[in-house]
Amino acid sequence: MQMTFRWFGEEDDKVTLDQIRQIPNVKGIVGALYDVPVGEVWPVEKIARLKNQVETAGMTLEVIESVNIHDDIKIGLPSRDKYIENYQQTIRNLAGFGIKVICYNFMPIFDWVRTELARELPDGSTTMGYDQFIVDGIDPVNMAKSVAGDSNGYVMPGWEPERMAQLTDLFEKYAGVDEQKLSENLRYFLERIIPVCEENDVKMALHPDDPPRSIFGLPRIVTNFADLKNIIEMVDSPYNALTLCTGSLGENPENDVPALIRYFAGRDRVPFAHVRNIKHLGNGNFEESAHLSEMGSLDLYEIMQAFHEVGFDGYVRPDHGRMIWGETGRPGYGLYDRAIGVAYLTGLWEAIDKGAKAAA
Ligand code: CS2
Ligand code: MN
Repeated sequence: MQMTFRWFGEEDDKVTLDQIRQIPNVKGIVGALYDVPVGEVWPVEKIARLKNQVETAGMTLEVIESVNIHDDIKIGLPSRDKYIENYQQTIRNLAGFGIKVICYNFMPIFDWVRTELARELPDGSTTMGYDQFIVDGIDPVNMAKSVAGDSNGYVMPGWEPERMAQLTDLFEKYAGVDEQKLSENLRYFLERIIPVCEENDVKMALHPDDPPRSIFGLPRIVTNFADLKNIIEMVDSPYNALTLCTGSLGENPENDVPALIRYFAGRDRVPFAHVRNIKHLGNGNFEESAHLSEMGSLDLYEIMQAFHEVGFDGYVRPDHGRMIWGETGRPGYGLYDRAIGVAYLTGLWEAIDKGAKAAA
């Protein structure tokens, strides 16, 4: 397991590389370019600059999260071929700088969705929450506005204002796209991307839908065991892989996260994992708790145990943290609670690993 930490770049993150470097066990940064419009080729000069910043700070850059997929690809418009060509070139450009994994998602229009970005917990910290009732009753255009007004001035990934401005138009374009169509469009994309990945030794790691169910009437196809199995079998290559996000998958109480890890990481299809806890609140509602098992509904010990059992040697990062100790910043991506998450996951791993060796 190689511990990493997500960083949004100098212009876009309050947390600095020097701070991240001081978290024990963090070796690598999970980064991205945030100023390249979705669908365009990532320029080598910009990749070089990011790589250089990270290495100067004493860490590695081998995982990108995310190279987002243009909606025309997900909708299956004729213009998709041009965007797929651009994506292929981005893969080549990233490979030139030693990138090994590209995380992406295939959710129509929206990236992850929460209804509250700063819900106060009994201990005075704040966290993100999701209320199905609110999502069922809200018009997505208003939702976009409330996310923009609530994120401390940061642009949430996937919620870029230029895209949100075209929301009505986008919804119309998705009108004929059901789950089957979306799945065919994913296959079309992967069939053209994976050969380039194989040539360049870069793994595509699809992130599950968050929450793992349809919202606003839009189709979602990365939600459970059957979906994930279908996806890895669509193009049967180790380069067609998954980002196993325990929180996103765990938001559905029916998903047995350790079993998913054993199955998919056990088949070498999980180069990258997001490990966090969430707390089920009934009726599809949840909030993001601290990483510690007893704070939420997922057993992080069992999760790390499952990774250990299959000999997992991929990249891991803690996921969304709460805001604690008065920290302000990008919701989910403060320094302190994620650093505590790293320490906790590292401690679990050390104990599991030493226990396994002693028993052998
Ligand atoms: C991330 C997602 O912040 C988060 O919740 O896990 O934004 C993730 O980066 C994308 O869905 C992957 O493309
Ligand atoms: Mn995640």
